[in-house]
Amino acid sequence: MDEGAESTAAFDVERIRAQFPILKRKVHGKPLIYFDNAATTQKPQMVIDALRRYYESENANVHRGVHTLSQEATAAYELAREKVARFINAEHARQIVFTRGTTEGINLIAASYGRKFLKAGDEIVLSAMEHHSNIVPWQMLAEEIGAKIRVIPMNDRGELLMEEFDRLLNDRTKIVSIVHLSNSLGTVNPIRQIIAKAHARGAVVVVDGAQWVAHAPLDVRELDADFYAFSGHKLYGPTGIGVLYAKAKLLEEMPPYQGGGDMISSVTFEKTTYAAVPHKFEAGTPHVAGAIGLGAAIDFVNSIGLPNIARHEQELLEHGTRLLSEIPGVRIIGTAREKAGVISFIVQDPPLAALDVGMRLDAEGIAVRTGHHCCQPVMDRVKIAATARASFAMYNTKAEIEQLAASLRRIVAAESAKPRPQERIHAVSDLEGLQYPSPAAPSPQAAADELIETFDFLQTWEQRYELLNDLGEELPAMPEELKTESNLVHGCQSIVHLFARKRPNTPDTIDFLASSNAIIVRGLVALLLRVYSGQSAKAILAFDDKSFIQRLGLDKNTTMFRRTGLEGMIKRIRAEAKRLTNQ
Ligand code: C6P
Repeated sequence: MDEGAESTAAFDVERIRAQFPILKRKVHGKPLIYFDNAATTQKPQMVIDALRRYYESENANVHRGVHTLSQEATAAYELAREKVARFINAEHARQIVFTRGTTEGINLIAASYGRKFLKAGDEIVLSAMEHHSNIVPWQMLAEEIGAKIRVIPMNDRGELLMEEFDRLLNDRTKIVSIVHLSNSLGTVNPIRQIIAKAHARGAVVVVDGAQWVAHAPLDVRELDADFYAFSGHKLYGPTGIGVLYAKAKLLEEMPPYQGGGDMISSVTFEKTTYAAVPHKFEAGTPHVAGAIGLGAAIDFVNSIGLPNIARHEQELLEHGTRLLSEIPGVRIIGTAREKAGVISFIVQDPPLAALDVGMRLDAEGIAVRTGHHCCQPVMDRVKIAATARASFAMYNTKAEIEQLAASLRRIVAAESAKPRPQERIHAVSDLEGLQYPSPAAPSPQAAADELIETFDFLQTWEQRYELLNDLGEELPAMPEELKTESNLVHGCQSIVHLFARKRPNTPDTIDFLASSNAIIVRGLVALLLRVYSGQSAKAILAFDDKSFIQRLGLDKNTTMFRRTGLEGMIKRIRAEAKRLTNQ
């Protein structure tokens, strides 16, 4: 393949797919349809081969040895830097700092540039659609130095309100840090305009390009970006390698981010002088293989051509938007006029939690991401706990999108066909008369043993999910009045409410009511309440929940354990038992 040259050949998606070995695999017996590209893209054979070749025949540390291997590894590492520079049209390779990813790039700017150039009272402008990686580092900086964070709001379509941005800019604005392409909504921001406006007020602009680089051409000089950060793994490259581009003058003025080997010129106990940029920012042994793999990924992307990729993905976006909009009950979240290949959606009628949608699609071999996508402020803004998200890459096809739509139709139809339990609406004064789950056995341990026995008897996870579904359906209804903020259990991807009371005539006994909008989580809630509800506070607190979870095998089933917030629910149950009995 001709390195760096862009192909003008017709875009042949089948030929592209053939270069991604993972696309041949099956999931749950079905051909894999991979729509989680915003989380990470799959890797072409060329990248896998480059990594293997490096470890098989070139592996050595860089910038350190006079021996042949070290020189070869150094040359390959620095060649990768040059490829990145050309790829984004940076003027010099020394403007490319290798990082672990977008997150580290932004942390580096906040810690180095931010600490040196910002002071109390200065302002940092972010937007309402930022990823946590472009919020938290700035919050940490702001807290440390007394700076202030201002946020550009967005409209209901997920577009930034540019007139509000104008109003936010002032002489105290020192940094504007904005996502180029939103991972949760798919919005493409008017980044050139944002940069021009910020520069007119003397602010420095950081662009979070995590989602942009694999999907459309980038010219950092034309944009006039001061900093641009992205991750290799979203660009068909390896994980653990990323890029921070910066204007040369800024890099020169910035202090090192971390200290250690390779970033120094000379060290004595009295004084250290630093290496020239970019090495000043690359302390310790870098991810040499990662950089080389990223270089190969760039060659690969160039061989297809980013304009071709962008065109193909726009077609996928249009097709997907049309098909998903036609499904009654499905709502797309993020309808900006300028969008790239990301479709966030919810099933709202009948309501089905994103987690359930994701798990059912997975059963059909379709990988989507569910949750808040590390953008909790976006979810708060649209008043939704979580979405399911299909994000596209060059190897996705219209046929795959049709399968997603067909599966989604089936899921919605199956859910609509179910009789929905009517949650009785109680007056608050009627709460005394509520039905609470009765204890499944005389002690938490006895109830747990019964459940473990049943779980062991059911050998597949499909059967166990089925059991959980049944348990969830039997869960006594929780009245709307109890679904308050204070009864909300944090740390769950779905919405979980938990209410506890001391039983009126036997005050040592704790009753629990709980509910979730996700079917799978409702099942887990029911499982927990069978163990805990109606037991004494003492027994609840003495119960060994960790070994219960282990013996059920839930600790190994990460979807069930981590994504559902099971741990958080147990913590809350224990905290309530303690609180109600002052233990
Ligand atoms: N978004 C997603 O599923 P790292 O983890 O450093 O490679 O990238 C962080 C990051 C920063 N900004 C944006 C806009 C991003 O989308 C991401 C990563 C993934 O959407 C994982 S949360």
